[in-house]
Amino acid sequence: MRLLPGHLDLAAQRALRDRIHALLAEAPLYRPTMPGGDKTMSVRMSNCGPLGWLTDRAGYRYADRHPETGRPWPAIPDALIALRDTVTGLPYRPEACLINRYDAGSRLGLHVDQDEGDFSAPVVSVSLGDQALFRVGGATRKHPTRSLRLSSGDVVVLEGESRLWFHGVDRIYPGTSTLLEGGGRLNLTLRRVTTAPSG
Ligand code: MD3
Ligand code: FE
Repeated sequence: MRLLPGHLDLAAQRALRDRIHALLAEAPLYRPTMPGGDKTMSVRMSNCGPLGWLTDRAGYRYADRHPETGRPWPAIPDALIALRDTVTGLPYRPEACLINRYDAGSRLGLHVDQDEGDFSAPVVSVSLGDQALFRVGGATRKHPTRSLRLSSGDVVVLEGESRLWFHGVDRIYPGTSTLLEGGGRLNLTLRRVTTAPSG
């Protein structure tokens, strides 16, 4: 796992924030339901790209449409495609960008991202807005964990073994950024979903 602190400067963070806000007007944030349908998540979500990750009572999966509007997800902004190329050195396009929106009390339990068909492709994460206490462990739930604060503009690259490590977000630190109106945090994760073409 590679942490690139402050990879995006303030101008880049503002430009990306504005792109994401425009995109969320097309594909509104929704509150996902956990498999089984008994619980909802405290993180709201949306996606851009040909595919988007979602969860509802039927389970976790990738789908080509927004679960509430029924419309295809909007395109991934060029700046995010370029960022991914820069930080991974790999040319193939990400297929999904999951947008997580955290409010002051939101958290994300320890989990592994394993709904993709290709674990060899890195996942790239971009943080915007309030700081988050991020926790990362190892290949099993029992593995000791480390905690680190992610700040606005930080980029994390999950590659190699770390691609399948347990991770989650324990808490948000309200009032630590003025980037987002009303506070809170956005996290964007760029993902390859189907098998990457060789070369
Ligand atoms: C480590 N998002 O969307 S981003 C997720 O801050 C997710 O919203 C968190 O976990 C967030 O699935 C963490 C950093 C991250 C993303 C994917 C990973 C860390 C990861 C995949 C493997 C290991
Ligand atoms: Fe994850």
